[in-house]
Amino acid sequence: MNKSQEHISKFLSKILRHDPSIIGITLDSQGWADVTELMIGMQKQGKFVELSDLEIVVSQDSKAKNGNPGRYSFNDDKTKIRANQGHNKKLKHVKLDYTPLSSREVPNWLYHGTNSRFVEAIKKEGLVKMNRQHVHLSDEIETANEVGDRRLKQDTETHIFKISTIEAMNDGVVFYKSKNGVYLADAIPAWLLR
Ligand code: HQG
Repeated sequence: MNKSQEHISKFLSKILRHDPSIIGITLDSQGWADVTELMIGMQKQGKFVELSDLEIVVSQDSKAKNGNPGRYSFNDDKTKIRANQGHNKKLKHVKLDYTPLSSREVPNWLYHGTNSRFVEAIKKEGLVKMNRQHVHLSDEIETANEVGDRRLKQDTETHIFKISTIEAMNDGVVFYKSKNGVYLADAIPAWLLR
């Protein structure tokens, strides 16, 4: 992916997860944007984007691994595009139909990487969604570390919380998995965090 396409990917995250109105478009209830409308809207903001750029941004996304897609997906005929997860809670009408996972479909442990400066609050309140529609969790410590490292500042470190999914499901927590392999939940109560 070249620099310009990396820039397009960041812009797409803003549009498809947070605020499509910045380019004058709307998303449907499944988070889909019309590809033609999106390209015209981006063009109006001075970003000239071709379908081939979007194809590269979708297929070469850095979060695509283990055969899963990355941050974005097209529909079958590439007339629509959406973010696979990470939507802002302000996009109230957008609710991707994630299927609740059965106990056999969740790994035994899930991980959440955060910054040491949030640890005290999280130990009190549990993990909450903040600006997103879900709390994000990973089945790999390495990925949780990368997520936490985004928030590193001087004199802080990444902290990993570990969740036993059996304990959590017994407590009524419902887990979902996005198409790109991110585990999601509405909240994780403090007592379940290790
Ligand atoms: C923290 C990126 C205080 C939470 C990543 C996190 C991920 C609390 C921040 C995806 C809290 C929310 C999501 C509480 C949670 N008190 N702080 N009670 N509960 N927090 O960005 O998990 O690259 O919404 O620990 O890779 O960091 O954009 O969530 O630090 O997959 O595709 O509040 O975003 O993906 O931050 O990241 P976020 P996240 P992309």
